[in-house]
Amino acid sequence: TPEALAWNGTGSTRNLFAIVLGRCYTYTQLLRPGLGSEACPKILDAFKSAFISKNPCDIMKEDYQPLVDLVNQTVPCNKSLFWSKSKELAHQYSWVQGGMFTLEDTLLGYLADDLTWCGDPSSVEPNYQSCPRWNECLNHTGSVFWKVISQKFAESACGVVQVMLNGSLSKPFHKSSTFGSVELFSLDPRKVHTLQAWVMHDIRGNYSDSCSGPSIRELESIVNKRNITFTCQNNYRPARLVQCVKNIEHSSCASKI
Ligand code: DN4
Repeated sequence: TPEALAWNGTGSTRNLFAIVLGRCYTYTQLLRPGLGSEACPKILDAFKSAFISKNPCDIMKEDYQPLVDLVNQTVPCNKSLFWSKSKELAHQYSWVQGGMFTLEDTLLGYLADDLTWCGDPSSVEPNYQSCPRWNECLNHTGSVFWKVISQKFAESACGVVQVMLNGSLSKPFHKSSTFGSVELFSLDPRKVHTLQAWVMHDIRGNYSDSCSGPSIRELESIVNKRNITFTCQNNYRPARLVQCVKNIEHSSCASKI
């Protein structure tokens, strides 16, 4: 058998297909019964067909379309939570809060979260040896997937939407991030009237008023140009309290409870 192509990133996650199928049943049967778990074998097949036996740097949006079409899940208005450089806190907050949806709280995001996958032209198996890094090529198996589902997630949002940003970075908002380049421009101003930013600072870091800083101002100006109202809060209290679980002695955790 021919050698698989060699790339610079880690290979596909071991037991990839078992994990994806198991997650599909966990999500549809245990976490959100009502979505229907009968489709899980078909969902796995559509996931495989998107990239198996293909060059991992030559994946098109259309390759994932059959998978996306199998899942028609809608997020209720006012419940979408976007994030950038704040994945752990956004997920912890959304889990505790219970009613919000990050992309990874939807079925397609849940199936793929933290997994690596890619195929190889000479094999019907995932390439477990190596996969390209995000920046190794444009039409990257994983990048294209996240782009497609991030776009769909943002297009379907309605009402007030939230974004959690990382205020401990010098630029909490990056135009080149998935949030800044895909999701922001996929919000439909006819459906989304307000974008609320929560700028969260590491609890042990220095406090800074990021909402009035240049990075968030840039975000505000883009949002306003799109005819969406922008609001911003530093250290949104409910998410700060999640940070406090691990930092209970911190002064910002003791006050106002
Ligand atoms: P981010 O914190 O810069 O990136 C989030 C994750 O996406 C990290 O694991 C990144 O890996 C990875 N990533 C970075 N660049 C790309 C790329 N070009 N294509 C695919 N993945 C990439 O935040 P962000 O604003 O770029 O993305 C977060 C937003 O987009 C959220 O609102 C989500 O709805 C959605 N999203 C989620 C995921 C995920 O759950 C991935 C992509 C997009 P690394 O740079 O740390 O190596 O994994």
